[in-house]
Amino acid sequence: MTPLNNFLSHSRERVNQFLQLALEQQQSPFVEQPNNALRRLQDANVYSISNGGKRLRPALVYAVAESFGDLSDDDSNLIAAAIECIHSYSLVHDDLPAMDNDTLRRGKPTCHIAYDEATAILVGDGLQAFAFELLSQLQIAPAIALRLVNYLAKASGNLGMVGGQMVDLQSVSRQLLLSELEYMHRLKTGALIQAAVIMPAIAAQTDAATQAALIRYAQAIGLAFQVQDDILDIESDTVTLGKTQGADQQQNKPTYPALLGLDMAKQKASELIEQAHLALEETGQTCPRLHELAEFITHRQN
Ligand code: GRG
Repeated sequence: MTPLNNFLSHSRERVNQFLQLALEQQQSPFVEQPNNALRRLQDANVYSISNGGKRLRPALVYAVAESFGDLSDDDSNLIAAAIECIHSYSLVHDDLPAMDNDTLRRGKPTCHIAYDEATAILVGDGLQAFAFELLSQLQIAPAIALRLVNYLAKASGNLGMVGGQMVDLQSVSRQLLLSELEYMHRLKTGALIQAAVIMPAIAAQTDAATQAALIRYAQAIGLAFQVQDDILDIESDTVTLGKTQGADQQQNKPTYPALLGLDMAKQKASELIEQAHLALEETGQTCPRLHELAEFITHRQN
């Protein structure tokens, strides 16, 4: 097995190339030739999606496909790219003045700073639609493809990521219980990470017991990802993070370190990763890459 760093950079390149081509080749029955306005929108899309992201969610898709087999490269790419489009749209909207009002993302000016606010809203809207256009190109059995569309819609929608963002917005400056903080993160970041693990498992037609174990894995790494994000917001710096360090504290956001203290937050992250390893063992497969990715989540620097 290649080292994790190679796997991560290969996954990044793979999904980047796929996304770039897919965006360039995007066609529609409504437009023969994009005019200047549409070209500006395309530019803003490429700007927002094309560089700097770790591509953790695509890496999870590829790792599940590698461990559980039976999925073509094209279908894995479509699932990985669709999830990354939803993730990138969420970051563009999250940075807007009406939400986190941030100026730096992935080491670059946020979309509404580089373009303008209205364009950033449209980039998010367009990337969301594009995610489902990508899934519509899956070559697997149509009934399974529909299950994937349904899963991604739920993971990203009102009772998933969007709902989590709503809970987040309503929680600023409020003292949350640990259970309330977890509720928010299971939706806001956890749901899409879970989609990145479960969608390829559904596509590969794994059995119900395997999927249940993978859900436990995904829920554990999803929460650990968020705990680590909160820790990095305190311990890292703006250049390494590629986004404004200390933003959570500045905005008085409820975080794990704020609730538990920094040491207990670190312990919480380790416990969650331990749970993730145990869940993987219940799949009956060795899945070494998924074990490595669980460790990566709490050792990442940005
Ligand atoms: C606006 C509908 C809507 C949703 C926004 C996910 C989200 C919901 C907002 C992101 C806010 C945030 C910074 C959350 C912390 C965890 C997180 C998702 C970090 C960014 O994900 P990474 O680290 O980013 O995978 P890269 O840039 O590597 O892709």
